Amino acid sequence: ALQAVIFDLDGVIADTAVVHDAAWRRLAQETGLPFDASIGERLKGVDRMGSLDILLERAGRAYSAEEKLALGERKNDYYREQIQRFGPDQLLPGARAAIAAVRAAGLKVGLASASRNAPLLLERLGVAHLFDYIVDAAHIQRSKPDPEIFLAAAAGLGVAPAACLGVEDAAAGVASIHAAGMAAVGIGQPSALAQAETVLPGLSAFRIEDFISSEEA
Ligand code: B16
Ligand code: MG
Repeated sequence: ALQAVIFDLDGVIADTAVVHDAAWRRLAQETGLPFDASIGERLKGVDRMGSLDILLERAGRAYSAEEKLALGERKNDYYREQIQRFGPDQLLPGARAAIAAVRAAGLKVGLASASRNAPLLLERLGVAHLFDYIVDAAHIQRSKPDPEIFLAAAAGLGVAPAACLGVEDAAAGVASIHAAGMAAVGIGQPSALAQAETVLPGLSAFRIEDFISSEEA
């Protein structure tokens, strides 16, 4: 039986996928690295340095560890410039209601975000208090699609992975959810999220009743 729902943050709850994308685009432009929509899609859900490695795949030369660190910090500065100004208006449509409905159904609510900015962002959006457990991205060793982050969220909630539902906007995130032994709801374009059991255009279309089996009702 379903006992918990674990949400991704960027692109599911917060309208930040576009902000991350714009920050990477700016960095790519300034450093003369190629960037297109397919690279943008691959960066979704991948942690900062993992994203940079993807960006540098097409670089004409090798970058030192110091250079990489500086590039990652620069991208993060561009990103934080934007989210400093965020408030509840930057919640995606239906996000607050979906989280509230999960709580009202008596289920636990977790967050599995690869972002080190997640705690700041949740505060700004005014929803931090709605989560029973938030995975600290700084304590995760392996990036999505590795299952570590969703497994850590389930463990923190005290719920078996098989009793959790994961919600993600990134293909890497859906893969992480499946590797953790959970069912996945994809948020976005079906073409980019073909592996998810259910794909919804946004959380406005999320009905927790659809995921609670009828024998228990
Ligand atoms: P930061 P999520 C991910 O968050 C984003 O999708 C991804 O684009 C970003 O690179 C990653 O967080 C790391 O973010 O640089 O803020 O630590 O989708 O897992 O909530
Ligand atoms: Mg995401």
